[in-house]
This record gives sequence, structure tokens and C-alpha cells, in this order.
Amino acid sequence: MTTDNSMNRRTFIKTSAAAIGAACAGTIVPIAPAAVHAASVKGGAGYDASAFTACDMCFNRCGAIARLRGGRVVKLDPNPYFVKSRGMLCGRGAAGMGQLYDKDRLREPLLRVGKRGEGRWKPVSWEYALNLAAERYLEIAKKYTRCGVVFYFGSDMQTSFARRFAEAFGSHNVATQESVCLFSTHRAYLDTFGEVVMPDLRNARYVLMPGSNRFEALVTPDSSDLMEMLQEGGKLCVVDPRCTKTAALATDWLQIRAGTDLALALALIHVIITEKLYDAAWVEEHTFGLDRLAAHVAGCTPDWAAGETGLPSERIVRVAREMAQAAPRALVYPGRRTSDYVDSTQIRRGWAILNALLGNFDCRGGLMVPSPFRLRGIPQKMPWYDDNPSERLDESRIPLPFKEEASFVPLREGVISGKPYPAAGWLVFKTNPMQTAPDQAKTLAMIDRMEFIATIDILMSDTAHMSDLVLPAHTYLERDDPCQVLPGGPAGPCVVWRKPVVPPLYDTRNPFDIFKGLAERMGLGEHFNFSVDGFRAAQLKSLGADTERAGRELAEKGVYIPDTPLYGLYEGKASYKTSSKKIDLWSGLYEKRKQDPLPVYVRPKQGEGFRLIVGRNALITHASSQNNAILAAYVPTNTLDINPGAAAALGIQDGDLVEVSSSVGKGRLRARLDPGMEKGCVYMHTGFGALSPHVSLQHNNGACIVALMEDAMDAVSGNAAHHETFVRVRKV
Ligand SMILES: Nc1nc2c(c(=O)[nH]1)N[C@H]1C(S)=C(S)[C@@H](COP(=O)(O)OP(=O)(O)OC[C@H]3O[C@@H](n4cnc5c(=O)[nH]c(N)nc54)[C@H](O)[C@@H]3O)O[C@H]1N2
Ligand SMILES: Nc1nc2c(c(=O)[nH]1)N[C@H]1C(S)=C(S)[C@@H](COP(=O)(O)OP(=O)(O)OC[C@H]3O[C@@H](n4cnc5c(=O)[nH]c(N)nc54)[C@H](O)[C@@H]3O)O[C@H]1N2
Ligand code: SF4
Ligand SMILES: [Mo]
Repeated sequence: MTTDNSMNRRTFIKTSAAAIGAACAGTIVPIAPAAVHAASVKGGAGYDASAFTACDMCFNRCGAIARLRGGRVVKLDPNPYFVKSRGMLCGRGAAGMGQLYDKDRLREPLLRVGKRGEGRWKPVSWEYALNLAAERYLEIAKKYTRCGVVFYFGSDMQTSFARRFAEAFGSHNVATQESVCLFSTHRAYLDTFGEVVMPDLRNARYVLMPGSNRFEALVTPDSSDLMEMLQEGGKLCVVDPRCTKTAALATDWLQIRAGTDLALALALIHVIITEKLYDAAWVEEHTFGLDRLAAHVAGCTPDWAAGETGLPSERIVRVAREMAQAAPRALVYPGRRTSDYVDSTQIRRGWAILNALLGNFDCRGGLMVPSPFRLRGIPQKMPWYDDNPSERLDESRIPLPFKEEASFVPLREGVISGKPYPAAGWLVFKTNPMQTAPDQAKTLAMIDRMEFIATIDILMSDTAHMSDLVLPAHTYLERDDPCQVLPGGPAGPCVVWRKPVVPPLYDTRNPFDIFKGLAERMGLGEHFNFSVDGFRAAQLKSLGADTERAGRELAEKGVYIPDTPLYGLYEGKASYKTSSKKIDLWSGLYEKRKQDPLPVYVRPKQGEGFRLIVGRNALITHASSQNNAILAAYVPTNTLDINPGAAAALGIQDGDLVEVSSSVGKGRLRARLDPGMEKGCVYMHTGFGALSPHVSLQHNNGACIVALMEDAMDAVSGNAAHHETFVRVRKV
């Protein structure tokens, strides 16, 4: 295994000019700040002013430059210094001002009048709104303990303040959108390697990508790095039941039968072990349980997997050999939204084990260990509430819950059942479970249990629509945000912050001021005894000797790139953070928790009709950009994507109105015939068919996918399982 650990990010940049010219197959490629795109940073003719910001159209937070004219943001350009996105901005990023100037934006705090969901509101002052919320949450805490209030937060640079508020308030029941996203991958990689790894796509020579659509579901830097790797002759094999844009651009596409990935993973492991294609010395030194793994996969032949997956066995063998040949610069992409099946963690364990056999851990072109670089803000002294129950609402429902936060689906079950204890208060910040958690009827049942719900959003989302109090927040272009460290793969981490690009519109507030305002009214003001600016200063101060440089670079370039090691972080370390202290092929932890210590393939559940699968479009973010008029012009509604043969059998033609029904709901939308769809699956975009009349482009437009999806979760982590629903389709 070659691991050249002598380089860190700084030396990377210095050596990059020569290396970029020399970039060709077989070369290790460093990443330079996008000086390559030497675009003008300041101004550009025709603008009054320019300001750095970090895009907030999705969690990637790509560096951007806002161009202003007449006090309005008229254009968003990429920040060429921003290495994480390799100096680029996507279509959604370029449309960011559509959020700021959305005519449907919330303009003042709103109090529900009439029944929940009736859509009738009364404007109230901030003073009234914050007093009311503080009073109601304290009342609920008195009645049911602090854990009777549930917190649900989305991905944001202020989520740390939201968590701080929840900590101060003292409820254990805090969840984030990650549990409807990637908990199962986190679980699988933590339990195999002891780390949540990152792929080094830029330097890999072979990438196997099961169930990810990186050229549409954009993740920076992965999307750009993958394209560059391909352009330089690296191989990409996509495994997906749909011919996605990523599959279309790949060197190889395996159209797998949905839900059978683990059979493929076990067969690839079988070939690598039986043909002895792994580095025996490395595997012996670093992993635990090879003998048990070998016995476990003995019967998982390519022929057997072919029967399960629908893939030809020769292709399975070929993939295994090609991967092994490229190792250690070969990897199985760990994946991001892995909330698919009831055995998602075990599927991801299968892929993690295959990665371990490729010996690609902690090395170039393989899996990277997260950087130890950290920023510390202002420490918080946690209060203690004696009467709190000892457990969280989700914990007894899953064998391996995360310590730091709850999983939303089992938490919701806890609220609905009132077991192990009742909860009656809910605070929602920047997430929209009414559109992104499977089974909308269950989310409504959870809402029914609540005595008080407040939602902080920029729009009247479906969740806000079902709340009692709606608190309008600044958009990112109006906001003061703390610093955040973002991972940049082989370019290393970088730090961004946000300062307001324009003064806030309407009577909206910074979420920080909302949390601080609530804390002060609850006698918890000491937890927010600072300003956002003070918090940022503390974060930078924690960098010691680099404080000044970091502040200067953030001001002058919109980003700070610390000097930090990238590879070989485990070199010289005696042990891994796993049960065996080695890479766990066989997991003692799983045995202890009565889970399969080696992943066991179970044929996926079958139902009548089609399996409904979810995914992304390059110009949509979840359920939150459909009301953006700039983007809606490109993707005005959602369709039901269906294989033409399957559609013909139902008498359905392209553009026909169809009714889709599952055991939990129904919806109507137009059919789109897609020859790239596997026959047994149908697909539709998320975030349409909104109930809320105040999101005019989303309301009654297309069908709402989560209204159709059944309530299911991964058996190990409680991650929502989005692909376990079968639907019937008929022409209307
Ligand atoms: N444009 C855009 N980009 C985004 C986002 C966005 O909303 N919009 N969201 C961001 C977020 S939060 C995330 S988590 C990531 C998500 O990134 P991805 O996980 O890459 O996104 P998906 O589009 O959900 O891709 C999952 C793919 O798995 C396929 N699939 C379904 N069932 C199976 C199966 O059984 N086996 C296999 N092998 N494949 C299967 C689906 O057809 C789909 O193409 O994207 C991020 N980037
Ligand atoms: N059916 C289906 N369900 C899914 C997925 C899927 O593909 N299909 N994907 C899953 C994945 S990977 C993820 S990560 C989750 C994401 O699920 P969510 O976290 O619910 O994502 P969004 O729909 O982006 O919701 C973000 C909310 O924040 C609001 N918002 C936007 N900007 C701001 C702001 O500046 N301030 C405030 N306060 N609010 C703002 C938006 O209006 C919206 O209501 O969904 C998961 N669920
Ligand atoms: S990927 Fe696109 S939407 Fe997401 S942060 Fe980057 S530019 Fe913005
Ligand atoms: Mo996600």
C-alpha cells in the first residue's frame, strides 16, 4: 500500500502548479484553490458592490459572491477561492436570490387562529410571540418534564445554536434531518472503521457507486472530483435501478433490482476472497474476522447474486477483479442519503467491509479519515433537571441509537404512542417533516399529540402550516452566521462564515436572536450571553497563532483554509475505535446488541404494483426550493417516472394523468415514460403537492410523495427507510 503522508494541504498547494499540468492517469492529483478559474473576485463591471457569502440552497455551503445593484442582490457568482466546491456554484446556488425575494416569504410572526391546518393566521409582535412560546414550553415542561418538548432541526450554520438552546432547555429528545438522511452510513462506517470516512474521489482510479447520483444529487467536492477522475481515465461503475445522469456518464452501469445491493456486495467480497485479490499482509494487520467473513460469503457466489440482483454473473466477477486491481486507489462510495431499506445499515456494512478488503483506509484515492481540525466556540455549562426520564423517546425502539441525537421515525412513534412517556411540545427549525419524513399521516398523528408547536422557517412550509406559532427567519443573504468547518476531501477542510449581504427584509429575525430571546424568557439567558460576532471571535481565537490569518482570509477571500494533514492519520496508531480495536469485518458490538455481526442478505419485501423510490433533481433541494420562481421555471412540477413497457401494460401514455396509491395514501400526477427505469420501480420528485396554500408554486401542484410512503425504518439505526413502499398506478 502506498501512502505518502509527508504532504499536508499547504505543501499540496505549493506543489500544485506543476502537478496540475502533469495530471494524467496514474498521477496523484493535488487540489489547488480555484486560482485556475481566475475570475475577478471583486466587482465585475455593472455592479455597485460585491460581497462574499456561503450558499445555503443546500447543506454543501459553497462559497459565493453576491453582486448588488441598487441595494438588491442581482447575481450570485462562485467564489474562485473556495476549494470545497472547486470554485463552482450549481444552478440552485445561482438562483439563491429567489429565496430572498420570494413573494410568499413569511413577513412577521404569525399565530394560528381557527383549527390547525385551516390556514388562518393573525400577525403578532415578536415580543408577544417569544413570550407566548417561552410560556407554553415551560408549562409543558412542568406537566411532562423537560423531555416532554421535542426538538427537530435541519442542516444550518445555526443548528449549533438551536442545539445549544435545546441543551439549555434540557430535553433529551433532539433529532435532526440526518436521521432521515445518512444515519445508516454513519452507523456502518463507525461500526466497521470507527470513523465516518470521506471518499477521495479525485485520486481514485476505480469507484463503485451504489445508490448515489452524484451528478444530480450534488455533493461538493465529490461531484466535481468524480467528473475530473473520469476525464482522466478513472473508472466509475454506478449501481442503480434507474439510468440516472451519473449512470449515463459512468464507464459501467449495473441496473440492479432494487433492494438487492447486499447480495452484490457479498458476491464481490466472495470473489475477492476466493481469488485472493486482497493484500493479505495489510488485511491481517488491520482487520478483525477475515476467517469468519470468508466462511460467511462462501456460498455467496456470483451465480447466486446474479439470481438475486438480476445482474449477469460475469459482470460481477469483472467488477471485483477491476476494483482489486486498482486497489488501494479503489473504493466503494459510502453514500449519503442511505435511508432506503429496513436493512440499510447492514447493506452499508457490506460495502464498508468490501472497502476494508481493498485496503483503502486512510490513504490517497481511498477513504479519508476526517481532519482533526476543529473550531471551539463558547463552552456551555449543561444544566441538570432531576425529574427528567433517563431515556430518549426513540432509544428503546432501536438497538444502536446514536448518543448525540434521536432518530426521527422512532421518536415520532414514541410521541404517537405516548411511550415510554408523553411529549406535548415541539420546536421545529429549518426542516419540513410534513414533506420529508415518510408517511405524512403519521406526522399528522404526531402533531395531533402536541399541545404546542412553533416552527422557524422562511416560508409557510407544510410543517409551519400545521403549527400554532410561526417564526419568520432571515434568509442566508440577510444573516449573520458563525464560522463553520466544511470538509473538502483531498483539498482538506475549510472555514466559512456569513455576514449579511443585504439588510433583512420584513419583520424577520436571525435564528440566533430567536433562540436567545426564548432562552432569556425562560431564565436560561446565561447560555446565550454573547453575540454572533462574539461567538465567531471566540471560534477564531481558538486557532491560536492562526487567528489573525484566518480572520484576514475570511474577510479577503471569503474562506480560510487551515494547514492540516490529510492522509496517514492512523499511521503509528495502535488501535481503531471499534470493538476489536481493529477494522471490524466481524462486529462484536453487533453480536452484543443481538444484530448480525456479519451482514446477512435478506430478500427485500415484495408487494403488489411498483416499488416507489425517491431521489433528487439537480435543480431542486428536497422540499425547500420548489417555491423559488427562478428554479420552478425549469422544474415546474413532479411526474411519475415509469418504464414504458410497464406503462403500456397499464394503458398509460406519456403525459397521462395517473393515480398512485399505497396502503397509506393517494396522489395524482402526470406520467413520464422513462426507458431508464427498472420495470419494477416508479420514481417521483419530493416536495410537491404541498397542503399549505401560502407556498403558491407548491400548493396543489403535483403529488406529495411522503403522503404515499409507508412508515418504515432501518432496523439498526432507526434511519427512515424511504424505499419500502409499493404503489399501484392507474390511468385516471
Ligand atoms: N440537486 C440536489 N443535490 C443534493 C440534494 C438535493 O436535494 N438536490 N440533497 C443533498 C443531500 S441532503 C443528500 S443526502 C444527497 C443525496 O445524494 P444521493 O444519495 O446520491 O441522492 P439520491 O438522488 O437520493 O440517489 C439515490 C439513488 O439510489 C437509487 N436507488 C434506489 N434504490 C436502490 C437500490 O436498491 N440499490 C441501488 N444501488 N440504488 C438504488 C435511486 O434510484 C437514486 O438514483 O444529495 C445532496 N445533494
Ligand atoms: N420523500 C423523500 N423524503 C426525503 C428525501 C427524499 O429524497 N425524498 N431525502 C431525505 C434527505 S437526504 C434529507 S437530508 C431530508 C431533508 O429534509 P428537510 O430538512 O426537511 O429539508 P428541506 O425540504 O430542505 O426543508 C428545509 C426547510 O427549511 C426551510 N428553510 C430554507 N431556508 C431557510 C432558512 O434560511 N432559515 C430557516 N429557518 N428555514 C429555511 C425551508 O423552507 C424548508 O421548510 O429529507 C429526507 N427525506
Ligand atoms: S451544491 Fe449548489 S445549492 Fe448546494 S451549496 Fe453548492 S451551490 Fe449551493
Ligand atoms: Mo440528506
